[in-house]
Amino acid sequence: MDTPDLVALESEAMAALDAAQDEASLQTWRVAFLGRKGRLTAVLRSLKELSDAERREVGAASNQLKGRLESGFEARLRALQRSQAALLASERIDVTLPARPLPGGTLHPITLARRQVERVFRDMGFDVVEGPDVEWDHYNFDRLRIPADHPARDMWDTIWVDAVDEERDRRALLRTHTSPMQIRYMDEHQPPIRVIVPGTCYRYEATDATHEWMLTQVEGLVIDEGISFAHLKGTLESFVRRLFGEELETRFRCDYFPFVEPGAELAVRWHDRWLELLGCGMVHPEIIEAQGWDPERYTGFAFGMGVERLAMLQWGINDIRYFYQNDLRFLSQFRGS
Ligand code: YSA
Repeated sequence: MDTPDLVALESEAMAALDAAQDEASLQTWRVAFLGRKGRLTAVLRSLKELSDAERREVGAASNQLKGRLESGFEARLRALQRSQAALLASERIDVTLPARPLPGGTLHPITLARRQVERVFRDMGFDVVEGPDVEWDHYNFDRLRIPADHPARDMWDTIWVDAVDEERDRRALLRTHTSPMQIRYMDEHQPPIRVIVPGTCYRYEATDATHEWMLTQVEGLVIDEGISFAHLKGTLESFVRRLFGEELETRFRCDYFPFVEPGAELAVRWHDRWLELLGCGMVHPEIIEAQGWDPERYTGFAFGMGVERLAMLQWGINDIRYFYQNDLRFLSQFRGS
C-alpha cells in the first residue's frame, strides 16, 4: 500500500478550517477530518497495512497531525465565538431607552376650515350630510333649472365623465358645485329642512391666486314655513361674525343663479379688494313646487360657500394654489382638530 500523503491532507484540512465561518460548519469539518469515519481516522486505521518501519514513521506523523488539527479546531472555534460575542455586544439594544418620537401628521388646512364651518352650523341646528363627487347632469343642472343648451351651463366649466345612462338620458360629470345635493336631499326629506353639505367640486378652469380647478364648497339649505331673505342674511352674517369677528367688512350684492329668486353673493374685504365668499338666494318657487310642496306655504334659502376662500381669509394666505401643492413646509403650519 502507498504511504498516505499527510502533507496534502493537512493543507486541505487547514484551508477548510479557515473557510468555516460559523460553529455549524466547524462541526462538519471536525466530523470530516477527525470523526470516526473522518479522513485522518481512516489513515490511522490503515496503519496496520504498512510495514513496521513505515507504520512507526507514518503513525508518529499522523498523531502529530491529529494534535495540530485538534488545536487548530479549538483555536478557530474560540476565534468564531469571540467575533460573535463582539457582534452581539455591538448590536446590543437598550430596551429601557425612550422611543424615538415619530413625526405626527396634521390635518389639511382645508379639512380644518371645513370642520370649523360644520361646527358653527351644527351649533345653529343644521344637519351635516355629504353627496357624490361624480354626479348626473340631471342633479347638477336640469333639476336646478339649468336645462341642456341653456346658457347658464356656461357658468360652470364642466369636467364630463365617460359614463352615460341611456335609458334615463343622463350624463355623468364631476360635480361643479354642491347644489345638486339640495335636490337629492329634498327628494328624501320633508320640510322643515335645515342642512349643510360640505364637499369637493371640480371645474375645468384656469387657476390663479383665487381660483383652483378643485375646490371645496359648503352648501346650505333651509326650507320651512315663513322663511325670508332676512333669515338668509341673518344666518350668513352671524356665521361670518362667529368666524372672523365684528371687524370684517361684508357686502351683499345681487347675483344670478337659475335655482334662486332673488339671488345674491356675499363678499368680504380682503387685501384692499372684495373676495367673493359665497353665492346664495331664496330657493326658486318652481323648485319647491317640483317637490310637490306649496310654494305659498313653504319658502327657503340656500347658499354655497368656498372653503378655500374662507381659509385664505382666516390665515392670511394670499394664493389659493398653496393648498394643493403638497408642500409640507406650508401644510405642517396648521394645527387643530
Ligand atoms: C348659489 C345659490 C344657492 O341657492 C346655492 C348655492 C349657490 C352657489 C352656486 N352653486 C355656486 O357654485 N356658485 S359659485 O360658482 O359662485 O361658487 C360659490 C363659491 O365657491 C364662490 O363664491 C367661491 O367662494 C367658491 N368658488 C367658486 N369657484 C371657485 C371657488 N373657489 C375656488 N376656486 C374656484 N375656482
